[in-house]
Amino acid sequence: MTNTIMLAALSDYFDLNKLMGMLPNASEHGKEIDQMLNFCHWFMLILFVGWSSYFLYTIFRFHQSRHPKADYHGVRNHVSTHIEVGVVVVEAIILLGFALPLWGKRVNEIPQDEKADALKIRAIGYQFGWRIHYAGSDGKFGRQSTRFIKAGMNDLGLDPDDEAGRDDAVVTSDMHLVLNKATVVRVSSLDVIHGFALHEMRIQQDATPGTEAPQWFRPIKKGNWQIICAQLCGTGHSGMVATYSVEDQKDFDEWYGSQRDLTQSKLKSYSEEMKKAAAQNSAAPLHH
Ligand SMILES: [Cu+2]
Repeated sequence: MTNTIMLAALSDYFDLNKLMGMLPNASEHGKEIDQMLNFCHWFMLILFVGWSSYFLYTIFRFHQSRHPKADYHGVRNHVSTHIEVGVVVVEAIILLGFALPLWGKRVNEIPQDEKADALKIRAIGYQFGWRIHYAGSDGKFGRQSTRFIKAGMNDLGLDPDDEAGRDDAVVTSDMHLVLNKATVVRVSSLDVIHGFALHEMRIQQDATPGTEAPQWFRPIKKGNWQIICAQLCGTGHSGMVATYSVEDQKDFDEWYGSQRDLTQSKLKSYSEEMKKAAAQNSAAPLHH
């Protein structure tokens, strides 16, 4: 806690993040991340100036005209060693004292309860976009299987017979969030490794096929921004544009209702098509 206060005092003094064009924060935990980053930026600036000055100093100090013959003993004091150790210590403090605990809060304190008042989302990367799967009001994602996948109708392979999927919605490259509501995103991928980054939410997670990486955050500002793919994932990477917005519960509910109905009607026609195909398949060989 004292660390946080110390950093707050330091970062309010002069904000290097802003100077370097970092996007404004719009999430509850973002301030802590920004303080840490600001501290890192200051530290790196000091290192940069320090090393550069030392480099210039040695160029002049040990120029050939002043030292025609090399000194085989070199430096005899231990100042450089002490500085090196100091740098390592500060870096260890940043990593172990700030970065890891902050990351831990995002991935260890996830509202797990199905009844928890949190928006539950899965973000699935593919070449080249994001499918966003909402669990709906029951907080449960519908069961999925690769055998149910059908492009355009059932992109995520939802089981049409699973009750848990009745209030789910699947949308493409457009994510809506609710203001001040805890949001849990489970990130994965259908093909290669993508990176799910919401800069304004100070959230970033690699999307790896075959795994689901959950994390949570709380949006505290309304707005319209971009979901960035943070891994070079193929030739269409730069075009992997997706948007997200934070809105009031009322606006969200309205939007969600229409998306859920669209998903469910697609799922219904998919289910009917499947049943028809199954009937034809089983009828053919049995026909007398
Ligand atoms: Cu990508």
